[in-house]
Amino acid sequence: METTEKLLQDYYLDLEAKHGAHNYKPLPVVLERGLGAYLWDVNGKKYYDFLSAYSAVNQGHCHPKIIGALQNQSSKLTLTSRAFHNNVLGGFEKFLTNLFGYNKCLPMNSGVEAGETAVKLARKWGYEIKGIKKNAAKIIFPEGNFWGRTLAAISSSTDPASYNGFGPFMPGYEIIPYNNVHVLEKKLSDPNCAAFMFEPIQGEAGVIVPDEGYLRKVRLLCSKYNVLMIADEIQTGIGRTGKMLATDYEEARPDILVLGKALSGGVMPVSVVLCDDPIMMCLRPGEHGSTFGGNPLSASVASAALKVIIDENLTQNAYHLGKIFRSQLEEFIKGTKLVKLVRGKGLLNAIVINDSPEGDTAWNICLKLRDNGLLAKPTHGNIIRFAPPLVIKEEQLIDCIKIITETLKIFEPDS
Ligand code: IF1
Repeated sequence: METTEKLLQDYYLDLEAKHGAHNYKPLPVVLERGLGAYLWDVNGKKYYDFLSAYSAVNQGHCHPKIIGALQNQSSKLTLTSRAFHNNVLGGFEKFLTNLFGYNKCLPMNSGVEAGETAVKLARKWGYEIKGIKKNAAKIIFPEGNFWGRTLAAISSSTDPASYNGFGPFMPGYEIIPYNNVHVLEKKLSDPNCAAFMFEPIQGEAGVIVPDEGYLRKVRLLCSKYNVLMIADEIQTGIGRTGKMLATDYEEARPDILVLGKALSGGVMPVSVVLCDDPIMMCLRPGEHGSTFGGNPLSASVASAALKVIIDENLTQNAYHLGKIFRSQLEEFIKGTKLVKLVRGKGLLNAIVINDSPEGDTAWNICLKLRDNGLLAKPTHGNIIRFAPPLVIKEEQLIDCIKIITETLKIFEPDS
């Protein structure tokens, strides 16, 4: 990097270091523009985006149809609060409930707000419908879960980085191993159990894909014990794994479905909870809400964002290109000691580097990938997530596989 380029980049890094909280350790790159699968930094260098803002930009950066919906609605009406009706929300709710096959939806903003809404709904249903004694409802979560940063969310975390120093924690939670239906069944048989909330593929934990049949078994066990199955598809949903929902891979329709991130194509925070009337009607006026939840701007943007996924067959593209990505990476890693495995579904994939989670090999690989024009970031030390926008073309993916494999070769032990 030229001196002047570094000076410009450092100018922005210094501003954030001086004036912003240090709650992240971003890769040292300063982005200024995005379009489709590409990002450009302040020096005009072009990158493939292989993180997609943690799967919020499935439709590609600044998709013209989503930006068009944003511009059109923002010049008319952005927010009424739910104290009044508006002419956009009902149509969005109809589109959403028909698309995902539920009676009702409840719009929120961030993903964690939708997660909290799902937990509140499950507890309310537990007391009013299942007949659990007041304040005795239990929600089961798997180890390695991640559903946000609020106190309710970190109370279920098994990652000290998420919960250390923030106690006391939310009561009524129980943690069990992920991908283990025997332990799950034991917990579900507790008459105070209201719900099991889990990710069909654990994103933050490192793209942990459960055994074939796990989703189906969770569905059957939740039905057997009258416990709500809550699927957090905030990262796996909206086409990311090669199906509209990761739970679509097996007969595992959630009782409560939680969506976020790509629901708006990364244009603004939009999340939603979907379920049927026996659950949703447990919430009555004044018992839940949000200033911006269901605003006409986010409803317009989210409608456009979902239509892009459908009209451009992005789910099918993710399915097809994901197979190519994993098979070519699997071929490559046969000849390396550096990479232990590649795993994922659709365009939600990760490689596990042969290094301790405390090691910095994955970080250094991501720095070199950046220099070579591809942006990715490690999770949990030695795992690198690869999740490009679903609009990526096959020839672009092949180009990226070349960048990734050529970069990995540099770090091959004894290379
Ligand atoms: C950060 C992680 C990913 C999520 C799932 C709910 C939420 C998330 C499955 C909450 C959010 C984000 C949060 C962001 C980085 C990113 C992340 F590394 F933190 F864990 F994607 F894996 N359910 N994930 O992945 O949604 O409230 O953020 O809108 O906090 O650093 P949110």
